[in-house]
Amino acid sequence: MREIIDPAFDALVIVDVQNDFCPGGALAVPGGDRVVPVLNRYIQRFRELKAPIYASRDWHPPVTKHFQTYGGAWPPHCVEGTKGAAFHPALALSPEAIVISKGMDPEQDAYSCFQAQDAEGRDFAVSLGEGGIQRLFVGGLATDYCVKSTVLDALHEGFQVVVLQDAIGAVDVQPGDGERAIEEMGAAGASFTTLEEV
Ligand code: VGL
Repeated sequence: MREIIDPAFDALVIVDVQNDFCPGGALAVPGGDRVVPVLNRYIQRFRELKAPIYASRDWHPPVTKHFQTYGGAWPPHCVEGTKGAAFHPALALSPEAIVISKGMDPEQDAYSCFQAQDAEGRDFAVSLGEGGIQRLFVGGLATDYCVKSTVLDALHEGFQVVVLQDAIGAVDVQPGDGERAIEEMGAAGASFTTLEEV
């Protein structure tokens, strides 16, 4: 289905395209950097239309219950201020893009962008509300964690969601996790698109 982007209602949300989630990183999504050139095209498109662009980042303290050493599920990754936490160098974020950060609370995993704040400390949902945004186009990493959590929370909060099917990648801790996440997002009401359709 062809999606007409309306800058008054639509926003692009790029989830966690950070070095640690890309090949060579501490928690690499297999082929994760494959999403970068595709997302750059979406960025270009949203930019041309003057539609808002958000980019989230995992931004953990060195000690957090999110990491295996402290009882969590994951090796250390995206520690605030490190190279691993930086956006992939080829991600062509526009200067207007709004960076939102999550995972700073050492007690919380914070997979969802709805647990993120912008540089002024404003919650993502508040920022979207102030912008009058009603529909989110979501891509990035990882399909089975932060993308899925963000999409499910967005639907729960009453946003329409379009998942960028050609610009997501899964960790696949268990084979098929990514496919199951796609089914779950669809069952919850998300729709899916690719570059050719926007
Ligand atoms: C993520 C696993 C652990 C993600 C973050 O960004 O999807 N996955 N932390």
